[in-house]
Amino acid sequence: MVHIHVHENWRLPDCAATEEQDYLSRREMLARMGLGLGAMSLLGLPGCSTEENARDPFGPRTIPAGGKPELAPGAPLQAAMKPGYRKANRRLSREDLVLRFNNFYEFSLDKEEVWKLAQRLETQPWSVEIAGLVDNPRTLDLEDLERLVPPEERVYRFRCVEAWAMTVPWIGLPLGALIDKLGVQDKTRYVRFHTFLRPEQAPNQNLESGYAWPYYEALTIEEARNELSLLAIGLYGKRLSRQNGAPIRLVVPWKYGLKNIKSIVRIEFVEKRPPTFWNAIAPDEYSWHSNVDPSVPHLRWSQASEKLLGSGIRVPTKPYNGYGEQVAGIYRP
Ligand SMILES: Nc1nc2c(c(=O)[nH]1)N[C@H]1C(S)=C(S)[C@@H](COP(=O)(O)O)O[C@H]1N2
Ligand SMILES: [Mo]
Repeated sequence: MVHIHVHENWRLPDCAATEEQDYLSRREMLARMGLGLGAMSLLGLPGCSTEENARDPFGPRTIPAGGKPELAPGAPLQAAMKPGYRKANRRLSREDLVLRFNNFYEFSLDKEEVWKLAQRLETQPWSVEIAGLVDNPRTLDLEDLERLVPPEERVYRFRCVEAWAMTVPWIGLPLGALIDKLGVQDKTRYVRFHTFLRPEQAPNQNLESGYAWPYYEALTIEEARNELSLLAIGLYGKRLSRQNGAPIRLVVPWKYGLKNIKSIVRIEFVEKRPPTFWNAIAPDEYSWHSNVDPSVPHLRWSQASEKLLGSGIRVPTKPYNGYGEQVAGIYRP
């Protein structure tokens, strides 16, 4: 993974600086007015009218036969805000940047191209295979998963291994609660995740790209059961965009971004430690755990600080991305 600087275009333009979106206060204002989050886009600020910004980052709104408009990327999605996760001691990142600056190598290595190419991903129907050491291995669709575990909204800091960071309001299913509902067997020590394999939709998933697709990741069962671990289905009060990992992706905010696997099709409970995508490619650069750690530099850059998406402001990086209180216990001998 090359260290790519945030392109000049992504710096906060003047028009955006004066029209800074305050997602949380608008969320509350709309709630007081009795309006849902879906109304938020109606109050959306005109923004900067470059041609690029005018294009819809959620792509064409055509619903496939048998598909449901409420499950489409960008459809309004509401969930109760989890107490204690309302703020992340950082200003929220601009939604338009979060939707247009992405790592999703299946589509492109160019972060500013991903959102355009990802619109080819078909997210309906979508199902997740639950396999391995569970009492009842089965295939669940998105609505089954949401019936098992009610979604919550949480604001998290997010830190890419390439030293850029964002702060976003996810909507997701707490992974620990899902594990409890699935009847996971006691001998389970790891949870394995897989992304789709669809070279016809994801142009970089061809043989020539040289990557061992599909993308795969894993957590220990203790990590997966941690309060912070979330299977995200939404962002900024809407269904996840394809470029952000629609319809369901992992969010583990104390780990580098690469652990946060997108567009999951299979979750497997296993006894032996599974390999992970980037650790298998370059073990010296990407550790299996990939916990955020400012004291351990990457081979090619320092991890002591991070650049905030949009502003370009550099801030110090904290151990476990500032979530040590919640997770450090997992790693004590
Ligand atoms: N399937 C898949 N998941 C992935 C990646 C990827 O290339 N493929 N990139 C990872 C990396 S390196 C980061 S930083 C985050 C980026 O998430 P975002 O685009 O929603 O900000 O997704 C992670 N999940
Ligand atoms: Mo990343």
